[in-house]
Amino acid sequence: MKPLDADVLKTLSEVGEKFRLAGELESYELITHGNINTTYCVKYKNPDKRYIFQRVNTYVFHEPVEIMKNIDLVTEHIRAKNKTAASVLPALHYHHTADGHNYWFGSKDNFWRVSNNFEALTYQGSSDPEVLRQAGRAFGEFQKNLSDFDATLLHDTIPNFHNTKKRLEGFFENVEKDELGRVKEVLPEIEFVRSHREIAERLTNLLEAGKIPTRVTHNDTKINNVLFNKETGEPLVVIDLDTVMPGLPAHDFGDAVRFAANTAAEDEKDLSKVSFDLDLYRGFAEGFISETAGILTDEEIDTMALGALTIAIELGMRFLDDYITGDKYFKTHYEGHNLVRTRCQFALAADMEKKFDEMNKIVHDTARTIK
Ligand code: GN1
Ligand code: MG
Repeated sequence: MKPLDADVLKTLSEVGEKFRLAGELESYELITHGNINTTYCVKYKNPDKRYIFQRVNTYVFHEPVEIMKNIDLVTEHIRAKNKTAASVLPALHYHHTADGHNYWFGSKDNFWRVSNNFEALTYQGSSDPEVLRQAGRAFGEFQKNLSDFDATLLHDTIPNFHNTKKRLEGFFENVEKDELGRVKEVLPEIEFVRSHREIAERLTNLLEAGKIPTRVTHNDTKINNVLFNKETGEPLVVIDLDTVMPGLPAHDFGDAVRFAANTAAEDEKDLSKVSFDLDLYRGFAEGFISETAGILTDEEIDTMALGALTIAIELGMRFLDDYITGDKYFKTHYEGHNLVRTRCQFALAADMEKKFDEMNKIVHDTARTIK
């Protein structure tokens, strides 16, 4: 195990005091999966208890206080529903400071929050369709739980988050500016975006034409944002609610499968390992649709596979945009990391294109069986 850093310990102790946590801080563990925020699992003794401490990235989230308000509303809504269910499911809960806030804003760039820790199973990926089915249920249920939530209460914390058309416009402006002179290194990747622009814009066009509705969505549906019960393997709770905003269920569905039905990691360098696994995809689709069939319209069901392709292209383009503009948005662990991520997403998108008819058929067959 890595030795504990004295500065980190000092910071975490200060944060713990602000949230009036009982006992003494014993140790911490850095959780390295997120690309934006900095997360620690912190262990206290006398009494023994673990907490999740998170420093929110204020470069990405300009309005962290608004995010915490959104999270409060959403978790309360879900908690009230779970209370009425037969079994009381555990809920995500944020601690409060002496002045009653569910965050502590120490100084600029020092925005902290502390939540309960779940003894749970998490996955960074799985080759078992049953695990994907359970993840699909979790995100589908999340969608269902929020289907009667008043979206106007939510603050749009990252406007146009999955507005692929807007993102493409911004991307091509940055290519034009080429402030760091990196464009010449990535001409094939830029060409990939250009040749996929039409298909990537399709979903936004359908929304703008009023063919599909916006709903309250999670917007960051990676499988590592679901905690599973260690004994039963059933989903416990959906976490990472920073981007809960009005959006499209096809984005939630799509983002989940582009991550979890990829046979490789999101930043795999060896592109021969990258492919889209239809059995995993089917697992997720069955879970997600079983929960949402009563809510989603036929038009929305029609857009699920398109959501996967759209998000793979969009995210690859976002990584590429970050590379061109100096790697300021996503955390990178080595030089060129964003470019590796880009290539992986585009390889995945290319494979999805080959399997697109099959992807659509799986969703339709699933919906028909369930509806
Ligand atoms: C970021 O850090 P994380 O894993 O919660 C990003 C998502 C991307 C994801 C890719 C606010 O999420 O949109 O899909 O990385 N979150 C934000 O791994 O931009
Ligand atoms: Mg996130």
